[in-house]
Amino acid sequence: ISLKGSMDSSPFPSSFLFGTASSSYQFEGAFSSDGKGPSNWDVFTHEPDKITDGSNGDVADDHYHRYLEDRDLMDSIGVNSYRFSISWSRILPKGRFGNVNRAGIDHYNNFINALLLKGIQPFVTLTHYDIPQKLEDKYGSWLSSKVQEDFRYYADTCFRFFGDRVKYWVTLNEPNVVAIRGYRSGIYPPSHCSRPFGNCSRGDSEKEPFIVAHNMILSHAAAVSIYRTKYQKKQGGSIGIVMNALWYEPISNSLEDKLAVERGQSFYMNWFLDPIILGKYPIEMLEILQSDLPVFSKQDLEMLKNGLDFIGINHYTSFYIKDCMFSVCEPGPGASRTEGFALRTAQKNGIFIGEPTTVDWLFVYPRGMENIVTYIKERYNNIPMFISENGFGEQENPNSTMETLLHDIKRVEYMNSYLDTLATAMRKGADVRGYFVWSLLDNFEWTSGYTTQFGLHLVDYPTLKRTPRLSATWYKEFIAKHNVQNLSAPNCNQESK
Ligand code: PNW
Repeated sequence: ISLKGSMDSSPFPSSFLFGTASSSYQFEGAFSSDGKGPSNWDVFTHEPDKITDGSNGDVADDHYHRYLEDRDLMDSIGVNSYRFSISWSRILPKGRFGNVNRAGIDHYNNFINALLLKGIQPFVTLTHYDIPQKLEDKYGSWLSSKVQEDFRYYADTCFRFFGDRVKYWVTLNEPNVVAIRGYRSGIYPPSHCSRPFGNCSRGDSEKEPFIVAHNMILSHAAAVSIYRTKYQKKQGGSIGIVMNALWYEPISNSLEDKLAVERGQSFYMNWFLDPIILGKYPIEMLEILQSDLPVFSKQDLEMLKNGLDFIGINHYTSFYIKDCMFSVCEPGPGASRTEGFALRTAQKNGIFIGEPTTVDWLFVYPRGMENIVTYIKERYNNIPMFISENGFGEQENPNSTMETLLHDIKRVEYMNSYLDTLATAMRKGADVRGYFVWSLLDNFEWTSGYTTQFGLHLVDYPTLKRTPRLSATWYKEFIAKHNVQNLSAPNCNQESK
């Protein structure tokens, strides 16, 4: 296949990380094996009517048992890094109120060692949506400031056991999505919301997202602070956070719509990045929310100074934004006060921002990648960035054949075009250090269960057999063409005399 927009001189340095991404709950299975405690997602998916196809992550890709086979799939693609998350309740089944689960430690040690043997750098997230259910039951998890102490303890445990070999740490995956979907719309655990945002039995959609976010920001800061003081010097790694990042285009050239775009970013991504990097909430949030926004104490501000070493960006799609502050909008996503009066819509005059896909929120708008990277570069002084997720999903379709399932030309075109605009941003100076495709395998896609597929490999769930798609071959060739370094080569620097 030939695709336009191929790059003549590679902007990707040889140290660039090319990898794939995953998460514990979506991949591992083995939900109650070897001493693992229940997570919030285990409990949630076992309730009726939460997941489209009634499925759960009890088995998922059975990656917990098949990690060596999966490591070999990565090796055959030629990635030099792998992003995965640790299951908090596999390490600490009861949070800090119980013991460390030795079998969990052994599992991740074995996996990390297996990756390094093939020169694949582990890029490790401490929590990707899943937390021990115990913390939910005991004090309401992210709603309580007590969670900061639990997260610090958990992070400390992971740095202690794995930090000699893990050089890239992510504290939280998409805390903005957790705050919004867990506590505003209520579609993720712990299913908190209130009307008109949703119909849950508990919660307050106007207030809780901001309390939760505040505790997440301070939990991040607590983990970074323990890493800086106890581990970083000796272990030599770096630590950051991963945000879900959407690109927004104003729906018109009016000043009002342009200001709404800024509010949209502030109420979604800058909500977390500003306090962590700039030491305060975005001005738009302070102005609109006033006393509904929690306040950082002097001590909090001191801890926030630990900041981060890099920003992880999960970017998939873009939306138009319409102002709802200076003009009246119909109710809709983003339109309300606590969302910043910035209505999100995929269409302008009946035309989509980018090609729609079979996934309802995913529109192909490659320029969004260049634009969001450039926006973050400018707002945060070109701090190192990783594209920690980017990928293409397809909704299950009864008419598809094995042939059409494997010949995923649209996924290839998507990745090629987004990498092309990423390269443009890098040529213009953006300090991007790596790119991770979501995902290595088809997996449990949260409330869509197994009906949405993001994998470079197809997974046949009855047998759990993995089969590479065209996109796996394409990614292999892309990586080979950009001759990135294999970072493993155990001992390569010890034999130099
Ligand atoms: C990410 N959006 O979530 C998650 O980190 C993954 O676990 C998930 O499987 C993947 O994307 C694919 O859905 C997203 O608003 C959350 O555009 C929100 C958005 C996109 C992805």
